[in-house]
Amino acid sequence: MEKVLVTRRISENALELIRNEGYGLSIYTENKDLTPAELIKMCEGHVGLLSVGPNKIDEHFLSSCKHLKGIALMSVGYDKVDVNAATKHGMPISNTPDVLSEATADTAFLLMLSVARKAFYMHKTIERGEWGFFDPMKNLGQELYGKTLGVLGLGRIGLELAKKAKAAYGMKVIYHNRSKNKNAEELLNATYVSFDDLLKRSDVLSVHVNLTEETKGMFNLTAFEKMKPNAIFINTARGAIHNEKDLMTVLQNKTIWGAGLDVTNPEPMDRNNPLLNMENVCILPHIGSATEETREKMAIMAAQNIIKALKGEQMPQVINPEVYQKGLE
Ligand code: 8YV
Repeated sequence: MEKVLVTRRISENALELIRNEGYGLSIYTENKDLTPAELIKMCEGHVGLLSVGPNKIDEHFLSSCKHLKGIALMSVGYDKVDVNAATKHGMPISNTPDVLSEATADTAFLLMLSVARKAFYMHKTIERGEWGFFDPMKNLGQELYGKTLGVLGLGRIGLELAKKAKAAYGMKVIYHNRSKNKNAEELLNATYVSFDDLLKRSDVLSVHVNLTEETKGMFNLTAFEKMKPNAIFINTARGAIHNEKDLMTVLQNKTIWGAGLDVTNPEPMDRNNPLLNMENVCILPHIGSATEETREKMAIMAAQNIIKALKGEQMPQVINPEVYQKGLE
């Protein structure tokens, strides 16, 4: 019986789909990430990999696992994958776009409002017994009504956030992308601006780009220093897109007003990280897509993709469709 390796516990319905197609399953359930060597070893005897979590799919892995017919990621991000190497090896790889856009945009929205009202810090003050005398000049946040939301990467998730921000607070939307998003411009009256203008004009700046060599460390001191003193920085994409030391500096110096992060570098974040105790900072443990509904849809999508790969058919959400063209290795 041909078998699929699944690297985390996932929805039973998704596993059932795979079993119903006549494939066997191995499910790695330990609460620790697999090392590259362990992952390679574990893939032995399997024809499909359903990869959940931060597994590195690089040249070494791909040349050691040529027996796999396909790899389905249960994530939209594929920064752990060397796509060129996969294509060179003729290995189809799929991701899970669209199904997590709303949940992830909700997380960005949650952070935006939580930072604006210092919500996480306020919670801590109660725990510390500091909810005392009423001072009308204390605990003041800021409002979002009519302010400007800047989106870096107005794609699927960025668009969902922009829709919510416009509907809830009448926020003006500006964005910076590699190419213009005409649909968003019509739908939201969004304005395309340069990256520099995005930094200078945003009251809230939310990041929705992939982690690539180009976006790595894009938010450094130089970038943060162009932002407004009332600006809120939100990152629900990947932690390595902002430089944490520089973010700390601009928050301490009040160069920007606050930050909301669902992603850090490294993950998990150290529990003693001083950012966790800052008044205008809200941090979540990478729960962008973590709802029952969305994780179910992601698991089903990944299962459907791996089934297709095993049948020798095109994976619907393939990220390297070039592998299906003839003439490759
Ligand atoms: C996942 C994510 O939780 O989809 C992504 O890119 O970051 C999250 O939705 C995580 O990657 C699990 O594999």
